[in-house]
Amino acid sequence: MTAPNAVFLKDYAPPSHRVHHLSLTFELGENETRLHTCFRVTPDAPAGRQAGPLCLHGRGLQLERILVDGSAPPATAMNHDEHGLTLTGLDGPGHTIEVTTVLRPRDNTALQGLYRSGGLFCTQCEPEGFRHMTYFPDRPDVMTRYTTTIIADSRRYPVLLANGNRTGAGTLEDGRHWVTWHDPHPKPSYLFAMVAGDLSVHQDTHVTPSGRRIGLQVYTEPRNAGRTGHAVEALQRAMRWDEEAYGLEYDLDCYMIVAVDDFNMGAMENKGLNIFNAACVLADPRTATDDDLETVEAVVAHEYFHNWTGNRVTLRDWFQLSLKEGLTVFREQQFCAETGSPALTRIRDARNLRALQFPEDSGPMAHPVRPGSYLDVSNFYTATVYDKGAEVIRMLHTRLGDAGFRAGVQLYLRRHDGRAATCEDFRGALEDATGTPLTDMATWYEQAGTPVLRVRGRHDPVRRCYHLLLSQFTPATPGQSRKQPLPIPVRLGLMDPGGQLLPLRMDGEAAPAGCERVITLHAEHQQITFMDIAEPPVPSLLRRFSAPVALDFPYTREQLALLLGSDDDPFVRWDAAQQLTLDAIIQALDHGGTPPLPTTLTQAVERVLAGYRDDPAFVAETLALPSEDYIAEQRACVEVEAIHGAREHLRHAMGSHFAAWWCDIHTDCAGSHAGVPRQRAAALRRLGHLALAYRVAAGAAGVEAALRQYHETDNMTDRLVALALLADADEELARQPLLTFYRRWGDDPLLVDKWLRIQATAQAGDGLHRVQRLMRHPAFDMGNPNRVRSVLGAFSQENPLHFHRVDGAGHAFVAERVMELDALNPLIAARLVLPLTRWDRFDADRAASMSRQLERIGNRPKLSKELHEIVAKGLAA
Ligand code: B3K
Ligand code: ZN
Repeated sequence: MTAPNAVFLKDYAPPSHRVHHLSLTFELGENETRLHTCFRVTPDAPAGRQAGPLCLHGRGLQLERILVDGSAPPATAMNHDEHGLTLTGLDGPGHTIEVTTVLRPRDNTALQGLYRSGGLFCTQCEPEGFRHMTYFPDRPDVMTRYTTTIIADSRRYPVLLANGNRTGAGTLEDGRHWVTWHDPHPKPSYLFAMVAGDLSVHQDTHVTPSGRRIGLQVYTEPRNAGRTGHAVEALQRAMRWDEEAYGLEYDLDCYMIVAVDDFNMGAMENKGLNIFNAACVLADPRTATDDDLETVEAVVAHEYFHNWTGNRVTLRDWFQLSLKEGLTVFREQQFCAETGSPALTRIRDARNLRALQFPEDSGPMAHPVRPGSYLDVSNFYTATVYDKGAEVIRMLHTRLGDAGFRAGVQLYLRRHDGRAATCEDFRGALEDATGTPLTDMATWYEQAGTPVLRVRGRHDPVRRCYHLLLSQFTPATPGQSRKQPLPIPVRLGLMDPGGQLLPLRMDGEAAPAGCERVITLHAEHQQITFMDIAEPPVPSLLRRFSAPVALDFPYTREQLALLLGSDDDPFVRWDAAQQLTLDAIIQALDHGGTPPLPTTLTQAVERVLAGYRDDPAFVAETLALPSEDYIAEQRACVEVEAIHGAREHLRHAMGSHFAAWWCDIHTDCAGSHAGVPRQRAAALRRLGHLALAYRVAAGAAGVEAALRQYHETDNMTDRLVALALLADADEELARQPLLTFYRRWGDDPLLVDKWLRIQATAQAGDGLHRVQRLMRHPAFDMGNPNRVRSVLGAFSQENPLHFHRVDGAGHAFVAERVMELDALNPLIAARLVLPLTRWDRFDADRAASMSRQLERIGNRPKLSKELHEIVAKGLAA
């Protein structure tokens, strides 16, 4: 492998020139598109110093013309290489640069820059897509105002959209038409967007507190008209929430969202013109599942919140990515908690972090929230930057309190409005707004790895006090062998044996101050003492999941049962249930056989079940077993079949032991619940489906119940859950329902994705053979990222039993697809290869098979930079 060059944070240098205005004219053609740009630059050097050369990034472009101040630049003043053009001699007061490039959007299978999706033209520029369209300083700290004109055939492309406000339109004699858009807000090139096509639009409005009427438009291809109502309502809720929670109003006349079928990720926050993966915006009232509605709501809100945290204040460089992503995920989490259930939102945040980010932090791709270097920044849109980044923001919020945090964010936005900022700028604004020093938080941005928080307690009956010894340890990660202690906020309480939280008085305090405290552990070890504790208490630790750490406390089963039954913190209750079930699975793993369910567990579950109607979604989360991946993370070596077997045993045992409960709950909770508010109905269904899953695990009667549910239900959530359970349980039995499903819904791409995913993740039968068959199905399309994720992504990430078959055929198959994909869409190839990089977690045969496949990929002559980076790190582990 020849190694591409790395980019380092320490090498950051400010841009050499300012750009004053950029005008773009797209002449869209079926095969070729001409893009004319014109911009004015002035040198931006410190007084007395000459500006450096002007670097115009450009990748794989056909340059038709470049003029500097109206003439072609002399060859001596222009250097052209694979990264772009470098112009020298641009000193003096200012220069006008005009560039024309010729693009072939139809051939753009990487979906970065200008590309085709179905009958549409659309763009994706973050992070470095703009350089696939023209030569320009494609870096986030170069901000300017954009005017965009789009010229296209008026019949095929009646709708022409770009960022900002529409300022002009007209027709040309040759049957084409044109529209001009102007965006008054300076922005970096990654936030540019344009769309052209035959689109239906769903219009609504939002009136801001200052009385401005904003036009809201969601555009889709005509076949998807009628599927946008939920997104529009979600957008209105998000706008209202940002006004109330942070005092932030929208700042253009219209807010547009366009749904496209071919998209590398979920959605993109381009200024005033969001482009969305259809899966994250469309929701047909007849076919959307409960999960779809939640996803649409969260993603619409997330992209909207970027309008301030990301767009109005953007990033100095890509190392600061978490400055916008961590903060915006945190704001999205706040929104979901406040408009839905705070308890459930937090449980899901924690579960998500443990499932995705903790493994990343302990693997070869481990990197800090603010990485120090990259080969390709596209590989750093990770759970660490997004979700651990959000947890770091949450710890700042915990430290400052809600009002202080809000004041800090407002100061940050005022201070840096219209400019590019760094993570230090954000922290500085929080410090200045509240007078609270926060420099100790820098380590959270710079240090990779999941800290282990070790807690031990000791009760002193004579002095009637309880000592807690807190300590922390962060394992080494690639390139960071020595770790510093971090400030870890530990929200805690102490529970007496009767299940009451005790008033907390620390040594040296005159009187207790409530039953919950946040103790911040700064050093490697710290001891704290609570007074007036008559009996040994059970500590309730990391309440509300107060820090992104792995907790190590030697709870007994009885203590976990007490927390699960009596704590008032939903995260602690949920986590106690997870530990109880994990303990039962580990018993089965360590001792083999099929041990009976521990009585402590059955009694605790019985108590949870008794209250199921009060909070069905919480009960569903609490009684769902830890995933095979999560169990694997707790083991020194991943025992694929044994983990699967032990978890299956527990599923079966729980299914049989509580058979009567599951039957009643399933009957009570699955179904449509007409007239019941949407979120309550979804919560009931979620529990109903857990009950059905346990019924299926218990045996034949459950499988029949799933079959009945599949045929008799009138809603898609019930239908898809039943179909997935059938496909998991019995390949033969699922054959007919799978066929009828496709016959009925095969023309709906979003449902076809779900249908593919169900088969790719199914446990029954020969999973690899099934996936090979799916790839030959007419619905499969290697060029469509949603299809690739539904089949190959789902198989390699969510079907460990079949992907990791011991003969290595699953590994080889995925490696071959990765190599094929790399030529089409490197970004998706680089994602798909990730599971193979975890070879060091497996037994010798599997580790050899996985690393052999990585080597095979690495030895390919023309590897993309994206894929190279992941494979090289995977092999170095
Ligand atoms: N900012 C985009 C992600 C762009 C990813 C580019 N590979 C979506 C988001 O986080 O809102
Ligand atoms: Zn984002």
